[in-house]
Amino acid sequence: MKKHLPLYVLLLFALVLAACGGGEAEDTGGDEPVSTSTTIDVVENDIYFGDTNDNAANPPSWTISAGGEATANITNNGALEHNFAIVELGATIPEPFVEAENSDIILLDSGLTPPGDSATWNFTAPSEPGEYQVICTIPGHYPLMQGRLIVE
Ligand SMILES: [Cu+2]
Repeated sequence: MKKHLPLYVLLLFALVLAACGGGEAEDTGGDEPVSTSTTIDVVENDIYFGDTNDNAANPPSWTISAGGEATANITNNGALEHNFAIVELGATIPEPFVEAENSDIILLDSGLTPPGDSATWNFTAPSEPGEYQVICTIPGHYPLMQGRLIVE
């Protein structure tokens, strides 16, 4: 009997190790979305985002991780000041957009980037996945200046 005892102890120890290892594997390989940080590049022009002056027909898009930390590297190549404002999911944007009256639909706002300047804007991404509209809130810039933020 005494000779078999160490074998039992070893087997028990091995089982405990295997159970712990399995648990850790589940934590990293599960279905839970992992919040990661995302960096996007935003180029502002007069009066559009991105490369082409047809935002209303072909809005540029950026993708960030839901609920994660996000960084927008903003470059304003224009002669006017601009911002990058994320609109509440599903909200209807009035035309013309008047910030003083319509600020309730703005979820997050980068703040104004002066002409010819650049800025780094850190924010926490919305936790709800979806396609968010992005606008510049300077009077007259929407709907010329808009884009889409894909939160996934
Ligand atoms: Cu603008």
